[in-house]
Amino acid sequence: MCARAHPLTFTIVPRVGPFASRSRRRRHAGRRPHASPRASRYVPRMSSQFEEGTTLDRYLLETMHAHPEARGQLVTLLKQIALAGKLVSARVNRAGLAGMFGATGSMNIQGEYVQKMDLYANETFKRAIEHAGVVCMMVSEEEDAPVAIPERFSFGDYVFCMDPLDGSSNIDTNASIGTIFTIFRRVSEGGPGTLADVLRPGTDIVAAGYIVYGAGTVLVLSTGVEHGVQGFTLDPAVGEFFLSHHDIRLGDSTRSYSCNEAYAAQWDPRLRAWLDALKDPKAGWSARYIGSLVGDVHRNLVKGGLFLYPPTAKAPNGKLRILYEAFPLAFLVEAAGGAATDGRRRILELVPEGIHARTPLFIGNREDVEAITRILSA
Ligand code: FDP
Repeated sequence: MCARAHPLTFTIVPRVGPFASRSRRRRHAGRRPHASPRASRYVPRMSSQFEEGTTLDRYLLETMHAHPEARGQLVTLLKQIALAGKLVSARVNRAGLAGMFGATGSMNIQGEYVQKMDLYANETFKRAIEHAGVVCMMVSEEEDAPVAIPERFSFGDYVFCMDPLDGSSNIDTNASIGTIFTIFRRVSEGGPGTLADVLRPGTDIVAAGYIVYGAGTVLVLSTGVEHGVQGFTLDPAVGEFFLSHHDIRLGDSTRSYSCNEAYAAQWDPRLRAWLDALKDPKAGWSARYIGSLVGDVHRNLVKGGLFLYPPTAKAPNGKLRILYEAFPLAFLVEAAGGAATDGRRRILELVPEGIHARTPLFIGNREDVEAITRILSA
């Protein structure tokens, strides 16, 4: 991670970012972007005392103020996500005391045992978001079909897709778990959202992030490459997320990989050979694997690292879901200067065939992802 620009900086010229109205975005479609958005950033003046205490709300409001035409729906949605994250964080921290360890006994559409905390997180995020009038539909790993907005609430401009509690098989062990989310602006006109709003390339994403519930609770967010990737740590004493990871950047390459190597016999032999070569002590690589995607990718985003979940005999199309696992993490990692592919294609250019479609995933520092992609696509 390296400090590049002030975390509260924002682009003042291209008013066509995620906060802009749809008509403005249409008018700007096809125009050349203004030269180097980073060069035209407004840096608000503030004392270092305030800089240390930048809340998520303040960051969002100041970013939105750079877009006077914004209607505030995206900011409201992000605030509701943060609220749900605080509620889930509190419950995760006392899961053992609250009788929330263990499985419910039922299986979800993915054929995985649903944990009690999965259900709690799913309901909490749905309830926090559905009433706010900012989404027209939701998608959840825990729900077979898209989640409709109840009739008593109004529809908004966005679609929210989530894995409410990724890595939930780790809950009982106190390892890091998390909520991962993708936000699209709807393409359908009014009323409830449709599949066309979500079965589209990741390049259409307007914002994505995750909340990792670990030793602390950290919300990592990007509203696009021009805004970079910011991390906010929850201060449980005051119940606020504060900016703690300014402008997270990944170096070009790493010496750390994360994968479930017990599956190596099922992998493409070229991948096995590549991994074997890394084990030469002279290569200087380490392995770091939690077995919780959001925990592993968070670690790699902060410290550098390559995460791989290749196809296996059991999961020939990979295990991880495109819409709410691979897409949001690829969006963040690309915004931090890294890369993500399925071994051949850029993740953000995939178009999911269904809301729970899966993909292999190779994600992390750019040069390493490019190297493995070259090998696998040769
Ligand atoms: P989990 O089943 O615990 O929810 O996406 C699901 C996921 O965890 C990822 O978080 C994790 O990286 C992966 O599955 C682990 O899968 P393996 O057990 O096959 O390694």
